[in-house]
Amino acid sequence: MFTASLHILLLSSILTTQETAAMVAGNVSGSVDPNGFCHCTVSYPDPTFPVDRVEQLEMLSASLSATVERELIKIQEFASKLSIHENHMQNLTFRVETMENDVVSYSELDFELLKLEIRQMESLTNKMKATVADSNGIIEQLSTELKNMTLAITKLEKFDKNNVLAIRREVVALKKRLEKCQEIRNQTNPTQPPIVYGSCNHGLVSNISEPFVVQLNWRGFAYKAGAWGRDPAPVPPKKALYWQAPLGDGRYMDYYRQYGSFDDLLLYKNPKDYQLGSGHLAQGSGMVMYKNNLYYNLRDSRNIRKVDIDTNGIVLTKELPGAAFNNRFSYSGTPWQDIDLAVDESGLWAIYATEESTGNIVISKLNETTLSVEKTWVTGQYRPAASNAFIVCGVLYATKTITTRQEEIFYMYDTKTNQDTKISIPFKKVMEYLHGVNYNPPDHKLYVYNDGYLITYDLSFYPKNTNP
Ligand SMILES: *[C@@H]1O[C@H](CO)[C@@H](O)[C@H](O)[C@H]1NC(C)=O
Ligand SMILES: *[C@@H]1O[C@H](CO)[C@@H](O)[C@H](O)[C@H]1NC(C)=O
Ligand SMILES: *[C@@H]1O[C@H](CO)[C@@H](O)[C@H](O)[C@H]1NC(C)=O
Ligand SMILES: *[C@@H]1O[C@H](CO)[C@@H](O)[C@H](O)[C@H]1NC(C)=O
Ligand SMILES: *[C@@H]1O[C@H](CO)[C@@H](O)[C@H](O)[C@H]1NC(C)=O
Ligand SMILES: CC(=O)N[C@H]1CO[C@H](CO)[C@@H](O)[C@@H]1O
Repeated sequence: MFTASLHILLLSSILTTQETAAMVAGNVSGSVDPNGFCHCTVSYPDPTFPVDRVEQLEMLSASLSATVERELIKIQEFASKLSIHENHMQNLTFRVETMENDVVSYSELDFELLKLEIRQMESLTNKMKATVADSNGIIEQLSTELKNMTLAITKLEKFDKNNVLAIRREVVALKKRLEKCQEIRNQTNPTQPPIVYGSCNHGLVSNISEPFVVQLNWRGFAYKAGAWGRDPAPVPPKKALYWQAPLGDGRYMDYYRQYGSFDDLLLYKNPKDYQLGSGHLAQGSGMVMYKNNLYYNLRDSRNIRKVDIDTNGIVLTKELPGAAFNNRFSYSGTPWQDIDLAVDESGLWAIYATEESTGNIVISKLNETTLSVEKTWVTGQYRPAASNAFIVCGVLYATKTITTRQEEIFYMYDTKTNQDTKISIPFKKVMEYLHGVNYNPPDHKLYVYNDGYLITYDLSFYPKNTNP
């Protein structure tokens, strides 16, 4: 290709100026054929231009791009294997956790099956090792971790239940590594821009993961209603803030608990417990923690209460105008949650209903400083027909129950366009009722209180401007 264009270049310069051509080309002889076409033979005497080497380079570059293509295909294979891997990990994690939470079936657990699955993952890892250049050593590490996990499970068979915690730590570490692998995969796949956490630089919710069971709430099985979550904007020096708010009798919350890290939560380490006084109890599972404050519906009222979680002191109490309360329009299966507070990328919201809305969901954006309503939207969805709701980037998503183990995001309302849409994103749950459902923008997770169990889901989004 290069030589051809070189010829054309020379020819054109010859045809435009004879003299220049003579200087450049050195010697030109031409003839005219019977049809009147000119034919020139050009001999190019300058031996310093490395035409041969250019040709070689060109060939080398062609073979290089073939290699790059082959590598890309490998990366794609790597990606699909990784997702299989990740599913296995989630399954495994889920089962190890169930094992820990469920004291009864613990002794009957089929360790052999767990070991078999770990072996399968090991063989998958080995295959990955053979096909993918492991420049980061991640696969090697995964493989070591898997071996360690096998050892830990073998030990677990012999010793007491506390060892389950050791496995759990392994599982969490493994999961982090898989996420890292995925990150690398995201970087090597430029066709799909990565979705930036904590931003709204993406489309609508596209899917929801399998549930990840974290643990039973700290007060036990009896506390079936409640909420938990993670402060999306912990105030420094706090690096992280996880909270739990079980409801005493399915209605009121008197104690809440904080942990400074996810590891502490997993290991029940360094908890901080606070008690609300009897005149200050929270009602329903609609509470949230945001920027070091707890927001909740004050018992027997349409008031929203803001509490500083370092001092447990009241910051502010404010009526939510018109809001129905005391189980008038709570969600189905989740009583007393008439006023559901939510946090998205832009701050604090309330999801409730009024007599005026005839029980349909009303959404209000709240000023977190004054708790006053900045703007209100009335949707077309009857609130007691939904099982729960959350807000992402100004879009309300409502869930409903399909079966005791299946739930569905079935409705959305976009406050930017005032449009509502029926959708269908089914997902699994471990127990029957979802009580608190809190979205956390920085990690794109839902923190769900599922009949006393603390579980999380990962939300996935359509890329920007590619909604269905
Ligand atoms: C885990 O995998 C096993 C079989 O591989 C399957 O029977 C089980 O339902 C899975 N569990 C979950 C929670 O996906
Ligand atoms: C695996 O276990 C060994 C000994 O128990 C430990 O020295 C090693 O650091 C562990 N490897 C990883 C990657 O955790
Ligand atoms: C990688 O990108 C996908 C979407 O393409 C996203 O769901 C996933 O969370 C990303 N993973 C990481 C670790 O960034
Ligand atoms: C949605 O997520 C579920 C659970 O992880 C998965 O089984 C399903 O394949 C996903 N659906 C799509 C369209 O990605
Ligand atoms: C919230 O209210 C405070 C006090 O009136 C005001 O300074 C602040 O700008 C308000 N925030 C928003 C987002 O309007
Ligand atoms: C100007 C010049 O060098 N002319 C030469 C071109 O080549 C022919 C034959 O190859 C010579 O006869 C000319 O002297």
